[in-house]
Amino acid sequence: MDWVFGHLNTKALTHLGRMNDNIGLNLLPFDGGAYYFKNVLEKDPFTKLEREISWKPDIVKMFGKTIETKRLTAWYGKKPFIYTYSGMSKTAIIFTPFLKEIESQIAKICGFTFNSCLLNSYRDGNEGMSYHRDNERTLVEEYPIASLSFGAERKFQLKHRETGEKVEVLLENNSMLLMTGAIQEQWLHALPKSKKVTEKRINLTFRQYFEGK
Ligand SMILES: O=C(O)CCC(=O)C(=O)O
Repeated sequence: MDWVFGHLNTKALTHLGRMNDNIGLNLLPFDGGAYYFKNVLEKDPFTKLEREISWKPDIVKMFGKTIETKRLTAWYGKKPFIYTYSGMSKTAIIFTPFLKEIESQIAKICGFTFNSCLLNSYRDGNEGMSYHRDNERTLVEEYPIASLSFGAERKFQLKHRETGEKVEVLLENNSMLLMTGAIQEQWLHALPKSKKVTEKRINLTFRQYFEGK
């Protein structure tokens, strides 16, 4: 299922038309959607996010060992949702007014609201994320995920699980990649490391946590 087109409101279409040459272009050839938006927020949130967010290294289990990542991370939500990932669990910090404001701005653009946000902060290109899916059972299945980027430009790679087909997009400062439909089932995504990137980047992935019926 592709959630996007039926849901884009007039404001979103105006925004898309104004900000993007490739209006409504799906970067994926099949099995889900990846829609790229430029110039998403009116004001640069970088410094405020750096200061306000309760950043901590991620703790992940790998090959039976518990590892602390260099990348910093944070988990926020409208409620204290429990996020389980790589065998670890964390409880959401309640959305700050600033995160709520960002969420409502992107909801106006894409037509979807979000009740949670996983944040990542990468000091430079030595930090990245290997191929994975955001398919946790606690998320509403096939609900879009809005991934916002601030700071350094980074490449983002998608790889189809069956065909191995690859799609790459450059995530610019103040951009949003809206991932929709079957993407989390059929495609893996990664943020490759790069020696060329010397600046910091902050990433916000707004998600819809399953709250029950
Ligand atoms: O920083 C990024 O753009 C990647 C983030 C990501 O893959 C994730 O949070 O699942």
